[in-house]
Amino acid sequence: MAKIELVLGDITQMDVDAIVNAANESLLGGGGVDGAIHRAAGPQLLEECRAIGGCPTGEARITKGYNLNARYVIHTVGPIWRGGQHNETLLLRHAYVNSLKLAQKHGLKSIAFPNISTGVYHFPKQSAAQIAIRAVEEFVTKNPLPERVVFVCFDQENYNIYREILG
Ligand code: AR6
Repeated sequence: MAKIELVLGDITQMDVDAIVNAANESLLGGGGVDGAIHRAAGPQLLEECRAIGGCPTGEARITKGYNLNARYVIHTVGPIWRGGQHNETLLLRHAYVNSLKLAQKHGLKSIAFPNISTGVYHFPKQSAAQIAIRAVEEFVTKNPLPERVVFVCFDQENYNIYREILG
């Protein structure tokens, strides 16, 4: 079964087969982790994203990593928190699971996730962490790939929440 790791830091610096981007449905970039990934990967990433033509919430798309250490970027779109009665939990779970499925389909051994939807999309951090960890643990129990999954927390609050749950 895969090794699940926790890191406090910048996902653009990760040495993994794929880093996951918390994108928006346009896939045309933005702020937060999306902006950081596009800056680090270089302009060719936006070109490839433009050709994809968008991604619905809960789904995922793969591109090359260009100037990143990671060979690939898996772009997924988490839900915008609208109070919790708009399918947010299921959509966040789908964002993680569909990213993992795409990694598996491409034979990728290692993948790093940011804390999807917990920035400008305002998903409550504690429940987002529970959903993320549960989705990943269930997936890796049933599938041989990926072998290594890293949760990369950028803020201390998320890091502490993940550390608590992962033990
Ligand atoms: N490495 C790892 N995590 C990061 C980094 C980084 N370099 N920078 C920020 N984070 P957000 P969302 C964390 O807002 O809530 C974009 O504009 C951050 O601390 O990036 O899914 C997109 O284009 C937070 O915990 O994404 C969309 O429009 C987490 O990444 C929208 O934001 C997610 O915060 C998506 O919103």
